[in-house]
Amino acid sequence: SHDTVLVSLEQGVLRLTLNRPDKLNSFNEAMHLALRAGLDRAEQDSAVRAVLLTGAGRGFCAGQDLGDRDPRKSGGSAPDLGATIEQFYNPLVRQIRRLEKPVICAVNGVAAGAGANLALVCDIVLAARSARFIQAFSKIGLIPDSGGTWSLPRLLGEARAKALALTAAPLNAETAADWGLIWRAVDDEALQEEALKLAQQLAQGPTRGLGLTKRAIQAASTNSLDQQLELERDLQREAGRSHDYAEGVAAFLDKRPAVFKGN
Ligand code: T3D
Repeated sequence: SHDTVLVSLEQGVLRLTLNRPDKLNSFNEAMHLALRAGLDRAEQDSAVRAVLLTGAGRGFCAGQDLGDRDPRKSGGSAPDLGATIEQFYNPLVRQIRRLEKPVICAVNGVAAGAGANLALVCDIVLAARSARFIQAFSKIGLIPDSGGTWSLPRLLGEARAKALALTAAPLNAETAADWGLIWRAVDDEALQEEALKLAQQLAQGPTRGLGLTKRAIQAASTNSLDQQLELERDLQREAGRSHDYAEGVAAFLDKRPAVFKGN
């Protein structure tokens, strides 16, 4: 069987390419398991210092493969979508958020349903100018999942979150960037190169410090200022013990570029 996720490691960047282009890289179980395995590797392999998630072909990801949800083939009984969310989508979102390494998402084309929300839980999102973000769920009677009801109001506020989710109106990359939903819209032909450049830059960074930065910023949404200040104290203590911190300061004082090793 073909690889539903292409995996390559180059100069510290683990590139994960969703690879069911005929179905706009929509999720079946095999692709879920392959993506999870790729992210497991990112967690465990110290040679991985950044992740780049993208899609093969003209789409990024069209969410759940609806071919696997044909009600006429299920013998009259409704599927338990809660079970598949619990088993597949939720662990994926948690894995990306938990990973203490930067995850860059290059949205190369349409991102719909869970595909859109998967992109939105990554740390830095670049999108091709022709890409569209579509909260497609309402068209089929579902609610935004994969963290959509959490990410959208946080990133956009309730007014835009509700309008996008209730109408399934497509949002283009330029507007998504203007609204603060993503980091940047990039010319289509430049997307992969730009995203790789960014991922490589981060992969050469002080991985421990970057990971702790990600943890701290993510914790802010549930912390008071006092709790967050205490967290910063604790994480800065940890960052200050890293070799990369010592190297960063030494390089500054020597007026030379720092060479970070990721520990
Ligand atoms: O079920 C659970 O476990 C719960 C979890 C749910 C999570 C979810 O993501 S629910 C939302 C599921 N996704 C959608 O509803 C999006 C469905 N797709 C579309 O609306 C459109 O395809 C797009 C707007 C994304 C793109 O439109 P367009 O016109 O650029 O392309 P197209 O022609 O519609 O699609 C191209 C092909 O991909 C086509 O196949 P064909 O005709 O060439 O053989 C199309 O059927 C296929 N495709 C696209 N999306 C899906 C899909 N096949 C299966 N599942 C899809 N989601």
